[in-house]
Amino acid sequence: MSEVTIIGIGAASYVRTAMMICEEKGVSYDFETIEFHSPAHLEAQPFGKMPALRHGNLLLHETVAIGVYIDRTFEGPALQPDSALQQALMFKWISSIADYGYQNLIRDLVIPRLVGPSRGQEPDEDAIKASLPKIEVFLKQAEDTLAGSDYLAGNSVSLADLFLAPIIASVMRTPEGQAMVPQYKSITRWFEAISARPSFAAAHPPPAQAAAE
Ligand SMILES: N[C@@H](CCC(=O)N[C@@H](CS)C(=O)NCC(=O)O)C(=O)O
Repeated sequence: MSEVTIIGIGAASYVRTAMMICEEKGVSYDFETIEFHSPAHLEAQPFGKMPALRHGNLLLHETVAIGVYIDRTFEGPALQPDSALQQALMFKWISSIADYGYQNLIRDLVIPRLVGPSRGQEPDEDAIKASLPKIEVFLKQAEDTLAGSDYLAGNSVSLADLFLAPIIASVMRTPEGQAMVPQYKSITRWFEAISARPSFAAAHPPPAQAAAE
């Protein structure tokens, strides 16, 4: 029997983050697919998002909360730095990803470019074009950080890297991402390193469930 259950609909970015967190910690997990916005979904995640985590009687949502909980509850390599500065950098990056990166890279680019068309929706080319400068701002910030350290919060993998890796992987599936990301040498070096980790391979490609970003 697995130690925890990750609840979601498909292999969306934050679901992959939760999977990578479990993989990095060596925590066994099941993936439970639920019907979107069903009572079971809203019980696990009242805001109708994914993922949620079940551990015994605990149901927990918010990917950062899931990450901190798994990191502190289970044995395995620490995914949060010790120093106050690096801890602050880790949360700075998680917050930046949640508030700006996910919106600009996934909602404004990956979903209209890849997910919408897979459901028969035409992409709004003007809206995609308008999103590119904001994406550049985000990538420039990541590039500056990664020019000074191997990972986002120092020289070891932290939760922040596990948030960003699935997002960059999805962006790299768009023509815009393929044109932009390689221009950032430090992001490229970081992505080569993080995508070579077994945790990344385990979370990508997606499980059999319908893909969603
Ligand atoms: N604050 C939530 C956000 C979760 C979230 O936005 N998940 C996306 C998938 S990566 C989702 O559920 N998308 C479906 C939707 O917005 O309808 C967390 O950190 O877990």
